[in-house]
Amino acid sequence: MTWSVFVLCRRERLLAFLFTFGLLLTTEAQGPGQQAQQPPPQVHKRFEYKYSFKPPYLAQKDGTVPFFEYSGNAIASEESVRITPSLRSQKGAIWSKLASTFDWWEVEINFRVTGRGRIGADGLAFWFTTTKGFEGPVFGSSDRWNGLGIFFDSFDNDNKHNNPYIMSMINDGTKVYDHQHDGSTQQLAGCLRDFRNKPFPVKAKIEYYRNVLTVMFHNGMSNNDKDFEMCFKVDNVVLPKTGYFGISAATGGLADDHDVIKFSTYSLRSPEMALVPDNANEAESKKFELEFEEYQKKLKQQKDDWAKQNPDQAKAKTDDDWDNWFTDQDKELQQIFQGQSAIREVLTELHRKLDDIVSRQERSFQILGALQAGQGAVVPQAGGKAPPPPPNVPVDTIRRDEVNAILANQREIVTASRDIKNFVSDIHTKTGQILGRGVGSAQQIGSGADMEGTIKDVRENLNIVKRDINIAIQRMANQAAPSCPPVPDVSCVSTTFFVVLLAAQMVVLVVVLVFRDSKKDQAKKYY
Ligand SMILES: [Ca+2]
Ligand SMILES: [Ca+2]
Repeated sequence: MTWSVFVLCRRERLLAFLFTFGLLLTTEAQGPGQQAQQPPPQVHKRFEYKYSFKPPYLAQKDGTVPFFEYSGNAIASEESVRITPSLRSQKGAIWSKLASTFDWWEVEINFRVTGRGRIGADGLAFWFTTTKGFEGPVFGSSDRWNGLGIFFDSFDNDNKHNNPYIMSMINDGTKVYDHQHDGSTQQLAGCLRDFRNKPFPVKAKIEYYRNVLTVMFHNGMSNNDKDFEMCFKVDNVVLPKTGYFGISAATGGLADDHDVIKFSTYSLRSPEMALVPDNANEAESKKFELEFEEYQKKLKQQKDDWAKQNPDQAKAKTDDDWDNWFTDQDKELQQIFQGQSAIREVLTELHRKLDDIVSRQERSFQILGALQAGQGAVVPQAGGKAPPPPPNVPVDTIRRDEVNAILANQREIVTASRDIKNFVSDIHTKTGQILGRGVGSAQQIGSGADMEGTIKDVRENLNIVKRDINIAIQRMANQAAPSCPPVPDVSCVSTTFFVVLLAAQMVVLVVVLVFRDSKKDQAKKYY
């Protein structure tokens, strides 16, 4: 039984492999363009610049961030907003000036939390609340908020060795955040992730769409946008219809730099909602968009002009920046790290492809199972899985006697092959011997055998001749003794004539033999 299963498995595997290989070839032939032909996203996503900030020119000359306001120890530069510097007991925050005007949204935050110590504090918070927070005890912002808070909590207050931690908490304005226990009993959902001191900025994607709150996290170990991981997803979440977006941070006895590099907000619309035009908003949006672009152009122009007028200073500035920030060792490490990241990306891609192959193989097994169950008509649905074979269907397996027959055949084939092998090796050995002895010696052997045969022939011939002579002599003697009847006058061969004839025959024979030998000697010279 085990045998038949084994044989069947092997046959199936081979078929599955061929099938999979075919499928793979088809996919590869279709190229990446085909992969891009995924179903269009159901969610319409629009960048909301009035709720976003990003470099370059994140802050204006006067230090303000367009459409945002910051307070406390926060400082904005062209490249990022430092919510808190790595000094003790700092608090800072940045809030959108306008309340949101869309039901569903997605916010992507790129930030860095960096500190010298193995442990840092306190952490960074993302807010979506009905009113803007003010300076307070919850990661730099006020308590009893109304809306959503997502905390990147660096410090382990409850000593459960579960920080840095990402947690979300919804408040209706009544709850007080339980700092001493890291809000463990108050959290909506969370995940254990390290976001401190990463080579690249860490990223968090917070999506609120149709009352589902999803937080994706990118650990900053690569610069690849594909490396987002699920932190949590919660259904039936009800947040305020409109609210302000904000980021705050705080330090305590221990202190980290909390830098936000990018804050991108997108409004999300369902396909039906996307069809409803909002003319007023569109017109206003376009106006602001144009203004913003013009402003950015003007700023860039000014900067370029300054760089042209003071080329040395501009160059020195960039060089200084680079040299100040990184030592040679750092740069080397960074290069190594980038190389490793590239390797990791390749490995991730390979892993993905392997997963793909495994899933295809599983699908192939299912199809084969269905086919073997006599459901030849089953064709896999495009993109879907083939239906699994119904239970209790007899499966066509190889019987024991068939297996025995196959085995016997195989044994015969093996024996025959062995014989052929022996034969071939025999020929090989002989050929080797012949080659070893050389062609001339082989000729000699042949020639010797020929000579022997010829001498034998000659001897036989001579014997015949001798016998004939004896017979003739006997006849002659017999004829001489009795009185012969009178012989008619017939001309008989005389004895002398006969002997001469015999001698002549011998001479001819010898001449022929000598001639043949001389021909052979001539032929030998050609080798
Ligand atoms: Ca904490
Ligand atoms: Ca903790």
